[in-house]
Amino acid sequence: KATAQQKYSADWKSLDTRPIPAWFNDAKFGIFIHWGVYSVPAWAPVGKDYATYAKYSEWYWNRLVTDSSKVGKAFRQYHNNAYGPNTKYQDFAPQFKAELFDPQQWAEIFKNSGARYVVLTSKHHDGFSLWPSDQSWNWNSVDVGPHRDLAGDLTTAVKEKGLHMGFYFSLYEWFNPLYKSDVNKYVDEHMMPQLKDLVTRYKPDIVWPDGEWEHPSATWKSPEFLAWLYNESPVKNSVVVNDRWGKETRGKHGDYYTTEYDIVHNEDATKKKFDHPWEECRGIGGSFGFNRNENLGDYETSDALIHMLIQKVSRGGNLLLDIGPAADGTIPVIMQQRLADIGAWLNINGEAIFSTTAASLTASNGISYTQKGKDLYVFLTAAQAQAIKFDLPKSPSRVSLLGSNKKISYSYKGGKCTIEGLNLHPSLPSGGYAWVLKLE
Ligand code: FUL
Repeated sequence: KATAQQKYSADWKSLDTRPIPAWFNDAKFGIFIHWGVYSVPAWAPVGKDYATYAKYSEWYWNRLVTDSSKVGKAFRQYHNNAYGPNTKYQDFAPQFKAELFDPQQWAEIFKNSGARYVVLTSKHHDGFSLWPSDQSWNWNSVDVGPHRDLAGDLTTAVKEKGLHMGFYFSLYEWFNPLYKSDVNKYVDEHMMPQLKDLVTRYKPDIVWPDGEWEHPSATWKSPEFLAWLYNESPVKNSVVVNDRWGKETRGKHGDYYTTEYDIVHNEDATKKKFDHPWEECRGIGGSFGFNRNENLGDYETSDALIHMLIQKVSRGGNLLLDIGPAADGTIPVIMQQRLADIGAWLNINGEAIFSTTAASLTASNGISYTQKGKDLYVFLTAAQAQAIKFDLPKSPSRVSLLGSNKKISYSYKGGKCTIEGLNLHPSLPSGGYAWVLKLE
């Protein structure tokens, strides 16, 4: 029913006028979680011979049954060896037990990483929901496996820590018979009530749809859903959504745009300059779901991850860094360690990240910038012993190194600011990942 408060109509022209709630651009860093039945086999091929998408362990079921390429072959070979060809993907569900899942501990880890938001796979393309969804036909974490409302329990813990909670939600389901036979009926009777149920139950601040590419947004009724979400839902003032609402919407509609391992639809996204909020998502290694086939060399170092965060934020984006918990509910220790390192660095340097905007100065030679009001932050990703020099419209009145009271000598001449050899040392409190100069 129409009320005076309703501002948005169910079309992109109207929906695109909605200003994004400010918290999202300020938050900069979030934790993505891919967790589900695929966390049981937790396997995908690794290495340079495989393309980005081939290394996603959460695609296990699909690769097993529908992929005739070398990627599918690799999955099948692993599967037949480890479990035998008669084992079905569905047989893994009872082994997804989450017996060690401690939502408070997870939330603590996320909080200490410095992240400001969390996005959990409420339902991936396999259709298995992590909450007791009426539409899931018993293919959910309460009826099978953990016998627990994983989404609900995590939401409570994450919100208690003062972080924003969000949900990934796959619009399509690979093997749902209704999706295959009658997509309109699937949308009306299955997908839409399920998505609204998720929003009304847990009141997430992010709705992160995916699996949209087989149909236009009109088929998914995405505009109708968004009009409801923005006008009437319990999170209408705080919620933000991404751009994955139909095969024509990426990079065009939604509160923010997404890149994934630096690509958008096979295009190199690092070359793009977005004049719209955006977020890069990726795993610490090459997969979103846990991949037991990965080794230390397949994981990014803390250095590389912190540099990545700096790069995205200096270009006006957010980083949604993914972890893949194990089927037993533990977060692999190497992932915990990476998050702890990022948190330690943000503890000192967070003022140069949170609530900043991209500076107009262009990054070069390992130096990048953000700004906040009149202050400029200069990021150095290598221990610069030499003096550094960059264009600056006017002389700063003070230059300091975050986390230290080291005196910084600088000069300003002919539109260029020179900072003397810094002798940055890894023993400085910033830990050696990256140093930040603040120019006031
Ligand atoms: C992709 C999905 O197909 C992947 O499995 C993953 O969830 C990623 C974030 O989005 O499009």
